[in-house]
Amino acid sequence: MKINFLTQILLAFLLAIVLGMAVGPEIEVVSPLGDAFLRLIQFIIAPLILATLVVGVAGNGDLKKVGRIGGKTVVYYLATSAIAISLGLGIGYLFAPGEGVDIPMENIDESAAETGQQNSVIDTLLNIIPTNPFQSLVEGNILQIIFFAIFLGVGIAAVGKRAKPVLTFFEGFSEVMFKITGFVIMLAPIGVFGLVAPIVGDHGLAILLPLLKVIIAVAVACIIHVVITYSIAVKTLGKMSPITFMKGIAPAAILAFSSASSAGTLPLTIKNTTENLGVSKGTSSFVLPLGATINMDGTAIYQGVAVLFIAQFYGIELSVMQLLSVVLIATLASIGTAGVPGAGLIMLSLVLTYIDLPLEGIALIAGIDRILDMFRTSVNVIGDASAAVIVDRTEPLDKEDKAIST
Ligand code: DAS
Repeated sequence: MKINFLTQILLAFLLAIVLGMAVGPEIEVVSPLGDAFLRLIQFIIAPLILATLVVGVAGNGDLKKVGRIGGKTVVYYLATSAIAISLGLGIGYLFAPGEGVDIPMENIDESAAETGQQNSVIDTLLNIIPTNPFQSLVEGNILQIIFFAIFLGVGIAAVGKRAKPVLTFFEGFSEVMFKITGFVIMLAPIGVFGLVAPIVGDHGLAILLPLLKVIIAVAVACIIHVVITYSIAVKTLGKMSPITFMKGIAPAAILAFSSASSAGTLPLTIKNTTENLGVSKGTSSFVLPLGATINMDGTAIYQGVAVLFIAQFYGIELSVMQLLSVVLIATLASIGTAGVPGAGLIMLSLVLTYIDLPLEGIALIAGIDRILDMFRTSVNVIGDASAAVIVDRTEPLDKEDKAIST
């Protein structure tokens, strides 16, 4: 009996929770399964994005279209991030997770407060321009690879017929990378199991209970953002049924939840949006890698809840100006935050610094950050996919593109 891929991932996820709770920290022995899977994913990201994006841009030919897609993508990302951070602040006020909470000293991770400082937004934007594109590929610097691929695609389109062999090479390379991605993704259930079981085994109730209100507040805000904001967006702007959208992106959302890494989920996000949601490869290979790096609605929600949790814990009343600057800083800071585990915790240090809240507050919630990271990364990936659907469906269909009836 053939079990479909989504069912396989769900079964692996549930098995990981059951075994993680039954065995406890010793379940750590299966973590190499998850680490190996994430390394396989990282191995294909750079060539996959380069090949598909070059073909996407060169295949389109006109720079105007790339500019239009880029503009729509960035505007959508900034708008949904601002909604997300406001939602996080609203839920933080509603749930008041920082009031009257007592956290055992052993659950406070002092080292977390020394998190590395973020690049400024200007540095982040300058860092997008690669000084050596081959080094960007070697380092897997997604934003620089996107920059390189766009210019390469534009160059191929501008040269025209004489560059046809180059375009043909990248078209073949793109198909090869999609095929390899298919092979790697077949291992996702094993990867999900190896990623989730040790997390469940490590996070006993002693750590989770004192901060349960924070976890519930972040989870509720994430669910509201996915069910309301993205459903309305894909329905009204993408003319797609929200049910079709959620079912189509579910495997990537579960892998994002399991891996806590948008970048690590990227190949599956591209596969789900192109195969299940009819997004063209050109659009998905531009919008999704960009989103995996600069669009983090889940992280923005987390910033809102965490800022209020820390302010409440220390009995600090935030002014309206401070709240508005949280919205601005969290939205801009997400541009410079990489889609890897724990990125949101580092970004939180930037936000706390800007609004003069004690950095020690990070130590209070560092112990459950991995759990919160699962929720926020899942939202980050679903948000990226919603952008890909909307941007693609507001573009005239290319010859090889297909729209799915919904
Ligand atoms: N784990 C990050 C991601 O991959 C999100 C975060 O840390 O906030 O998107």
